[in-house]
Amino acid sequence: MQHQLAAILADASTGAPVIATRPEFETFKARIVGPNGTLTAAMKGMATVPKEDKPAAGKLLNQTKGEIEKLFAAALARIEQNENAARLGAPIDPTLPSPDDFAGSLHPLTQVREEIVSVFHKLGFTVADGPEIESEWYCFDALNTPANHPARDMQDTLFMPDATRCADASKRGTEAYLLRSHTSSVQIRTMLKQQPPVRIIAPGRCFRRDTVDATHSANFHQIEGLWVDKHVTLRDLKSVLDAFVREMFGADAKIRLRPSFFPFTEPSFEMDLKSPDLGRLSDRWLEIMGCGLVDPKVFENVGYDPEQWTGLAFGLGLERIAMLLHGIDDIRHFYTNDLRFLRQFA
Ligand code: FA5
Repeated sequence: MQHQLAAILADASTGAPVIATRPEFETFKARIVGPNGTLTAAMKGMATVPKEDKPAAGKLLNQTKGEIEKLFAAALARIEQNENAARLGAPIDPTLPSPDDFAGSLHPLTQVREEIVSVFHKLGFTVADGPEIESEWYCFDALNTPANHPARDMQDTLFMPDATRCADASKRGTEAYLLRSHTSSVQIRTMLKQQPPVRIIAPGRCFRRDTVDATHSANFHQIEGLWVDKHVTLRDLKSVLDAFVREMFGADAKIRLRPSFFPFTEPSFEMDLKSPDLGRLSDRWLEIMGCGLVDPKVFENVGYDPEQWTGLAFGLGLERIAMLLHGIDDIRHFYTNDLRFLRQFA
């Protein structure tokens, strides 16, 4: 047995380093460990080894097997390396510049989001965040949106399956989770976490069961704003939005607040914008966000004293702003990953 194994190992040691191709390797491997292979035969021979010699013979057999497997692995690695080198023509030098002249860039929505965030940073706002899967309470109830409000309707809200119920044990089984339909839920999360004054913006993804067309997507982005302090007034709302719009759309951009309704602000407005820098859209008022002064009921829901605190809130659609800034006529361009579109923003 000892001589037999030594001969097999010697054969493998001489043969393995000179194998050049995969078929050669397979033949070589079969010759040793295939059904009629030399090592297979030696293993079968263990049955005839006297009982007292079996432990030593078994040990030697395993050692030889281990050595041979290492030889196989080394031969295969060498073959793969040669194949790769042949495919590439030359060895790779990772320090060389990429042959592709497109270095990649941020997605246009990310670029516009960063621009908006930096404008609000200058106005003293910090960034807050919240989950995309939200409970009904954060998304609607706490925002003074009663159960029969159209925003809660299955038509425009994507509820999670029944199994995903509220993690809060006291509400479990009664409250549904949904893909948040707006970022206003971050207002609630922030106010529950911190005492006033608060001045945050919350960029994030939202979801609605809207029919997809040139200006609507089922998955879109909003940027929420919330400022809570003593004596926050409509004048503050107008001046914040005015400053934002002039930074983003040019010094001559103007805003207009039109009365509207949101359950969580009172009074509520739609904010329109007009800017001579907007090319063919420069002669029109364009609706870009909802806004208003925080409804005292919302303050009650988060434990803020509505007699003491006042606030303003707004929520804008990121795609809408990006489309206006870049003259994009179809929201779907943002999501198709077409490099012909994306490279224009590189
Ligand atoms: C809201 O979602 C309010 N939460 C905004 C708000 C915040 C008001 C704070 C007051 C205070 P609205 O449903 O109008 O409002 O949506 C705001 C913006 O989101 C819209 O102006 C639009 O730009 C964008 N938006 C809404 N639905 C879609 C959609 N399906 N596709 C793309 N953008 C959308």
